Amino acid sequence: MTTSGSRPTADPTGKSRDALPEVDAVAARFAGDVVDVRELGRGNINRTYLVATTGAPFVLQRLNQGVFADPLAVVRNFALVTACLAEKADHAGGRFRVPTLRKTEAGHDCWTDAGGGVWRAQTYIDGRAVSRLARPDQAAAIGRCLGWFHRRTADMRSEGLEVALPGFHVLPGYLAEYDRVAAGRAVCGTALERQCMAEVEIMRPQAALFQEACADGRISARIVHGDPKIENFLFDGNGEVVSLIDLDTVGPGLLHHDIGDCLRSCCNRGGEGGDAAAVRFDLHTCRAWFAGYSAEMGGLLSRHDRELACPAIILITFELGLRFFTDHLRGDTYFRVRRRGENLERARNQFALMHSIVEQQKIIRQVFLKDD
Ligand code: GN1
Ligand code: MG
Repeated sequence: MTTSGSRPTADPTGKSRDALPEVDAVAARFAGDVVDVRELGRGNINRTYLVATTGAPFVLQRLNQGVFADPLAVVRNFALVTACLAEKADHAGGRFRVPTLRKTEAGHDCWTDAGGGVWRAQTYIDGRAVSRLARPDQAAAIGRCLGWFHRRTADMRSEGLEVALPGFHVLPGYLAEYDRVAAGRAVCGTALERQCMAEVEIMRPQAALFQEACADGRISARIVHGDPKIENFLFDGNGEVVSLIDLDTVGPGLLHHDIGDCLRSCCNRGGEGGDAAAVRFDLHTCRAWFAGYSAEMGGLLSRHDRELACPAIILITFELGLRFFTDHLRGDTYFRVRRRGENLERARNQFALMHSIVEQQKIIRQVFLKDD
């Protein structure tokens, strides 16, 4: 067995290496014929590895217990939703591929190391992840795939699915956490920190919009992916989407959070970590995305659903800016960073994107309501 490059260790920070198992030893729990282990992807939460074997390769992850307090709930949700989707994908002629759980050699759904870390494996789906779109037809393909996911999971209701991440996408909760963290800090901060503090106040009055829409019955919870950002859609060589991956946050939630999150990610010309000057919400991409999404899901969206689509894009963009900024203020304990200041820059970019969406909101609203 060999590992690529430097020998992978399980701890993203490189601290406490002695207390953590080597990744190739963990991989061996899931397959007896491991030939190579290398790090895969650039997720902000879990560390992910691609394991080559003499047979099919697979994906191995140590679930981040700083984020997922109940990692076994993540594993159970994954098993439930992929079983449902795989069954339906077969019936629908297999348009999209769905990862499935790979059990340990001993037949368990996951493996817990001596330090209590929970590891799970899933089938590897061959495809290319991108972080920026080159053409609007790629957005249409992503829209179709998310629409497919929403339509296929709609009749699953929330049976058996657990809330793996309490408070996820509850904006008033993120604001309360921000207030708590900011209260413990000196008032001044850097110019960029002060700018971000001002951005938080701009959207604060609207933060409870989706909680209110649920309370008055305009919208209600369905099954959502939770994290349908651009990098979680895999493309084939023809520009078609072959799969939607990263099902850690699947569960009961609002479609609006998925729609908003997917669009804030796909339509951002500058990308999440790039140059703030390049950040702009692209309308053509948004139109193409919604055409693809509606082709799969259109009939299941109510008038209220479509009316709230544009506010959803604004608020989820604000929410992510707020979450990055709060994490920067608390010392980068949630989102992985390569250097100090990265979460602050990510926050600045989301706030810049928020302004670009707000400036175009009248036209964006029409994208969702044009057939009425
Ligand atoms: C996190 O781990 P990753 O990159 O798939 C985060 C999402 C954010 C995203 C921003 C569980 O997802 O909510 O939108 O970063 N996931 C969690 O890149 O917090
Ligand atoms: Mg994720």
